[in-house]
Amino acid sequence: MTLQHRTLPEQRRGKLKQQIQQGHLVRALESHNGISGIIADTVKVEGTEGSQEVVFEFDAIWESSLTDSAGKGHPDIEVISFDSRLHTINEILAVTHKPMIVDGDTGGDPNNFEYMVSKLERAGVSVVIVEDKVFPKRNSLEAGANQTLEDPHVFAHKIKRGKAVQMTDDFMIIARLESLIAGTGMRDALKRAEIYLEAGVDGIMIHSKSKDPAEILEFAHHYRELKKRLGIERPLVCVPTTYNSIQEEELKAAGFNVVIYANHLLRAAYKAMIQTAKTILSNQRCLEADALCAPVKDIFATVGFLEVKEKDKQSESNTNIPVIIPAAGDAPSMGTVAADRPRSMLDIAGKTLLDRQIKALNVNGLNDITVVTGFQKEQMKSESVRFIDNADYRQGSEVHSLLRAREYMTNGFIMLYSDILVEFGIIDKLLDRKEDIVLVVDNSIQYHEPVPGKVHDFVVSANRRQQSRRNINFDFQNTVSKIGKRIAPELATHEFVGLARFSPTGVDQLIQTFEDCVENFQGKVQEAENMSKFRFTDLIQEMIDRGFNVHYLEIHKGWLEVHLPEDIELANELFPHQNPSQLATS
Ligand code: SPV
Ligand code: MG
Repeated sequence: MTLQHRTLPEQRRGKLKQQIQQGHLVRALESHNGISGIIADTVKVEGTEGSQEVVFEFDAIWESSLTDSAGKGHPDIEVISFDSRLHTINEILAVTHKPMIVDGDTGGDPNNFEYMVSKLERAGVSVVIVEDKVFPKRNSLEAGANQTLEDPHVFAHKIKRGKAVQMTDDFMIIARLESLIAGTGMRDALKRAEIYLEAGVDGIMIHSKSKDPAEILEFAHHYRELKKRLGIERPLVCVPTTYNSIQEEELKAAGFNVVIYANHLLRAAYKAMIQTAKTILSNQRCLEADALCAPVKDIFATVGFLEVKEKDKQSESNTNIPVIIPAAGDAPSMGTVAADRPRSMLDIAGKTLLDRQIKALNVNGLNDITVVTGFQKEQMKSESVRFIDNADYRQGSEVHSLLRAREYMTNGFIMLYSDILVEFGIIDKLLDRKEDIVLVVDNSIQYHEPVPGKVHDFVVSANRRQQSRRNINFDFQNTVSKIGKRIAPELATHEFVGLARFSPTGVDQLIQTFEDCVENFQGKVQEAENMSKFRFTDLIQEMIDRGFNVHYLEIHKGWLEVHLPEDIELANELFPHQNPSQLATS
């Protein structure tokens, strides 16, 4: 469904009356479902009117009983229930904005008709046309079908009942004369028109199945006189299915206000469907049928699928961002605790460190996770993550591991150090940030001394605020001016927690800077002795020096790193313990 042509019932309902009052011939096209409704609503052609260039389009939608029934594989004999018709009507209304004229058949008895009027008006339909035949009617176009006319006074009473329940002035009830169809002649048609007009009907439709328009033109002539005699102005409607050579201009000149092309989209679709089905059968394949079919993409565009695709892409850029965890290195700071296994496989309160990280990511809708392995890689285990190997992990740092996963970075990514545990909400906040590079940094070091023996990734904010009790920060002001381990702690404003987000542009900047460093630098680079010792923080500092904006998301606590054996003890205290039987299902 396309959301492009939405409208509210009250905005749509009065449009048809306005169009009639503006004095041009209102052109309506049949629809029998959502897609044919979209076609009637949107198709345009360019042309000329005199010397004027104009765009031709339909003004209104005709919801036909013939095509709604046929679309459901049924004859047009009022066997399709009103609820089912209303379903189709609502389906069309949901994807269109032009006014709708509904073919109400006989309208049923007066009680049925009241409900019909009430429901159609509420839905935003502009007009219901009811025919003066006895329920259940037969379609008017088939020669020899039974056509039993209703007593005109009984029908007039039904119209009055309908008019009495209508709630707005916008809605119209039009009486359809079937005298020319049933063979009761022109005089009968005119007599009935007068009775119905006096009963308060909003307009008249004169129906004919003649190939020649003469009889409807004659009726129009008498109708003019009738209106004059009664001193009223009420629109006249025709359905030129059989007298199809008449031009709209002639109908307008004869006094018609609305022309309904009543069944053409269904008939066109039917013919194309039969031809296509036969073509497939004859060729025993579908290649030849393609020429008879619209490209799938056209259908997608018409029903709004391409818009959905675009919107999905936008929200995907927020939800399914790839995550890369560089986890290749060994962990000498852990001593014997992690001598024989990767740090990611350390047990934290009954779950591995990696599984705890995955849970925090999954909770935030992040499921595309790549873990770069190296040390004891065969021990790395977890479901639903992708493991890739950095066999040369001893010759580089986490930044080299990170770049092993560059094929997963193209649409932007989140980097998470393998020894970090964070509160779920911090990742959520990071997902809201729109800048190209955002590092998550903790301001606790402004209040606590650095821990002896720990190496901190210190950060100096470019926005050096007074450390006052009250403060307001704007994201755009929060940029990093310095990052590194050797920054004097008293100069640092924050500590990098090992979590960062890069947009696709941020990825380009990251890779471009890294490759340039690899190509051009020998010896010391930033804090690194050489390129093999070059770390993530060195790369970020190099990017800052090159003029790229590195933003930060400030947090206060809410994370911990598993760096020293005592960190495991702390983590075990902080996380609720998961016993081994729970482990299997969590
Ligand atoms: C319809 O389209 O269902 C009509 C017009 O009622 S006709 O089929 O010509 O009777
Ligand atoms: Mg009909």
